[in-house]
Amino acid sequence: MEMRQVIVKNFHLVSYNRFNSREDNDDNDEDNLANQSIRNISSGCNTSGSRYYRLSAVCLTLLCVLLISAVSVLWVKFNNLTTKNTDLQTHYSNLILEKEQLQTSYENLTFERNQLQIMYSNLNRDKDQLQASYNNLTVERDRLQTSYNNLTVERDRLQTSYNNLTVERDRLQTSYNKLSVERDQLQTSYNNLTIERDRLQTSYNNLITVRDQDQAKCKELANEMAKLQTNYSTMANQKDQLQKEKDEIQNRLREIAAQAKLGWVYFSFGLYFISTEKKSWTEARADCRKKGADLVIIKTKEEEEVLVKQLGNDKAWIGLNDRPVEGTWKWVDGTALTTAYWVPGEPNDSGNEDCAELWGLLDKQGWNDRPCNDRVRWICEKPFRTSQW
Ligand code: 2F8
Ligand code: CA
Repeated sequence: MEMRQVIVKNFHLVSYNRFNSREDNDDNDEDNLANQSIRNISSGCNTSGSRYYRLSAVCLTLLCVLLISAVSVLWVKFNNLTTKNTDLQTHYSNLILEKEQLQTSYENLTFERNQLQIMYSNLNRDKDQLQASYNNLTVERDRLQTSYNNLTVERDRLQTSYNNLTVERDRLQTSYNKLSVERDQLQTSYNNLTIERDRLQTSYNNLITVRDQDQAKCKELANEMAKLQTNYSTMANQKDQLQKEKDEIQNRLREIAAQAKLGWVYFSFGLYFISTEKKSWTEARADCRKKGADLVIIKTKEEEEVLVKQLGNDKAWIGLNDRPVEGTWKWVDGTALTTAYWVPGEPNDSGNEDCAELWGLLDKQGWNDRPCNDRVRWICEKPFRTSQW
């Protein structure tokens, strides 16, 4: 009994130590096997020595069996544990993975929480704003309600006006249709008028061109007319002047005719009196003065030639002398001699010759100085009483 108790005790110890947890089903099988072994051992221990030996062998065998069983069981347990360990490892890895996922989720959730916190703050702020807006909208709504009521009244009024306008519109529509017909007619007229207008525009442009040309011609004619007007004024003045000259010429002719009766001859330069008598230079001049004239003063070649021709083959005193200063010849009007027509070799003052005479000789024409007391014919010159002389 002690052995059995020891074996049972050992067996229970092993069982307790090895399989205490989660192996209740396996424990029942092992208990039956142990009881069977004990009974076998108990039946063989009736003789000492051999019995003890057999008992030992049996015990040893049992122990071996037990050990083999235990090893088998352990092996199985080991495999189970290995499998369990592998499972646990896998489970651990999964847990690690889940932990990491949870960590990530936690971080995400933390982030989301922060976001939500911000959104919450924003929503609170929006809520306050919305509340303020709501209050404002309430006020606005009341105002709009009032406006709506007013607008309703206005709408009713407008509805009445609309109805009236609808009637008026229908009437206008009828008028519009009539006007459309008239408009179409007017459009046709307008098109025709447009064509006519274009034609007139062309004519107008042509007329403008003609007008511009006429204006240019008119301007030229105006200038020409102004010139003609100026010429006319000039010619009118000339006419007046010519009339005056004509009157003067007529007066001259009358004067010439009157003087001709007294022996005076008209040439281009005035009235000349060529005496037939012969006197000294002083007497001759006195005669001229008595006639309202003076001895002739000859200033041009033409006058010289005319007097030479008129005098003919003779000699006559002219109004030139150098009696105050010998060699300084002066005309009777006090002017100095500038242009002279002396006969070549004259004046020679041959025998104190201080008075000049005109020779109209056939072989000698010109002036000669000779003694003033010599008596020769003389030539008087008288200016006309008119302004030209
Ligand atoms: O009668 C005076 C007159 O006589 C001469 O002319 C005809 C003299 N001529 C010559 O001597 C060349 C004049 O000088 C003179 O005055
Ligand atoms: Ca002389």
